[in-house]
Amino acid sequence: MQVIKYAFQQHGDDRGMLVALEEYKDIPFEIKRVYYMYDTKKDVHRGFNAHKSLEQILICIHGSCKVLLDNGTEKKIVSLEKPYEGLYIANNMWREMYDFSEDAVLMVLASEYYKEEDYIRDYNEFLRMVGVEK
Ligand code: T46
Repeated sequence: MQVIKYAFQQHGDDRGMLVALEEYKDIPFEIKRVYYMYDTKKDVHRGFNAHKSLEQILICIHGSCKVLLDNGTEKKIVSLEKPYEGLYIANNMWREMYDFSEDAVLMVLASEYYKEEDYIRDYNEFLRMVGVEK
């Protein structure tokens, strides 16, 4: 499984750092939605879903967390701990986020508006969708 992690361009000077993200330039899709999670409680795991068509980029803009990616046959764990790194998650990919630091702010750029119909929240349904019998 190929993990796509972007290292965004950092604009730094003696005042500090800045990252700018433009759709189709830094982000490979039109950004229709931005959401972020914070104050995630200790030992909490979030996600446990895949998407039929949604593409997303996860950026831990403060603190750190881990993301488990699962394409049905292979799993990979990715650490997000830098505000200039973005993890691309394509459709048809199961994801779980965990190990959030107390100060973690995980921001997500999404290619579609929020649509519950796009979610696959049942792991066996996900396996069937990606062609792995269960
Ligand atoms: C994903 C991972 C990375 C909304 O009303 N609008 C939204 O855009 C989102 C994302 C959520 N919500 C509501 C729905 C739930 O009542 O916020 C609540 C928490 O959402 P959820 O339990 O789906 O959050 P996570 O952290 O488990 O998963 C989220 C995304 O939903 C999911 O698409 O890929 O982050």
